[in-house]
Amino acid sequence: MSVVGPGGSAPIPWEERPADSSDLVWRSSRNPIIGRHHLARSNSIFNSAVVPFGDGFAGVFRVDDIVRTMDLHAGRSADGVTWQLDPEPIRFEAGDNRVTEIQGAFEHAYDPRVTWLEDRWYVTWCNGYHGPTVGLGYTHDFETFHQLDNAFLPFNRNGVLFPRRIGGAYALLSRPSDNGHTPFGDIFFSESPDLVHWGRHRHVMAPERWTWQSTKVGPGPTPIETDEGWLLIYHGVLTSCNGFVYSMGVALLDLDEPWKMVARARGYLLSPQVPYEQVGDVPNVVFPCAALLDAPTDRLTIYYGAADTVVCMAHTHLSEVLDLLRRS
Ligand code: BMA
Repeated sequence: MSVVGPGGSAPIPWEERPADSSDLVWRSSRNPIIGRHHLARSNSIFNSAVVPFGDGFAGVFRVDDIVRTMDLHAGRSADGVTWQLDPEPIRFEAGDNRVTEIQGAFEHAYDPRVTWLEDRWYVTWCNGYHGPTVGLGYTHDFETFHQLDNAFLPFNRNGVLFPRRIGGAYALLSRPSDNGHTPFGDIFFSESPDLVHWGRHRHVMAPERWTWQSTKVGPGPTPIETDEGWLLIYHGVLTSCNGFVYSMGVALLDLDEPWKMVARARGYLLSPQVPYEQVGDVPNVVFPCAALLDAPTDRLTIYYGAADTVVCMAHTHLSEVLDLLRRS
């Protein structure tokens, strides 16, 4: 089993399962760890990606400001819980002249994921270019960021890179969408020789009727490589009479051909059931964007946005999640 990223030396944030809980995934008692007014001009901070970095942690955060512009901010933390976020959004340097064309048409940037791949941290996000599509960039230090071309035509969201090449190619999950709030959505796999040209698109998974994931599904954190397959934590959505309800689920994808699903848990891992997930700018949203694994201790900490307003954490054991998938 490989650990995602080069690994920081700091222990990942962790709390034991509460004595009175038998839940597979349990919430941090410190939630929300980042409040909506963490920055002077922030309206909300949520759906953000965190990685081990140096002797602590770094991340890319979705900040919606008081204009309600959605943009990405870099952040650093000694312990993964208390964060210092840059007050100004990331200004990506253009990887080449063609990238300045898409930067000139900037609409918004949101829902980042961060993936250690070969020799650097890649950032993927929902990039507005005549509608939402998948933006791609990288950094070595979380100070200077470089932007590559968009991976896809609009409309697409939730681009999530695999942390290594598969069959020689870079690999990406995404969810094709529409220009609005998208009342549908399946997860697809794509590959690329150079991180610019993407193709060989394959269907991975669809919503399941009459369940918590009946409207749409989208990939969450960077897939985690295990001996049994790629562990994919994802979001699934149902439509209630009050609108969308976003929950967190888990599936296992084939290591060599990740468009083939090995297993999928039928129940959700976490659904909006506490006030900070049920009440906010968008009620009833649990939206995972990052996961930290400490393989020697079996600890898995998941970062998720709650109610499109705040950043939260939840904990589980990888072995228990794999057990669940074996039984599914
Ligand atoms: C999606 C994105 C997410 C958000 C979700 C729920 O379309 O905007 O950032 O969490 O809707 O509102």
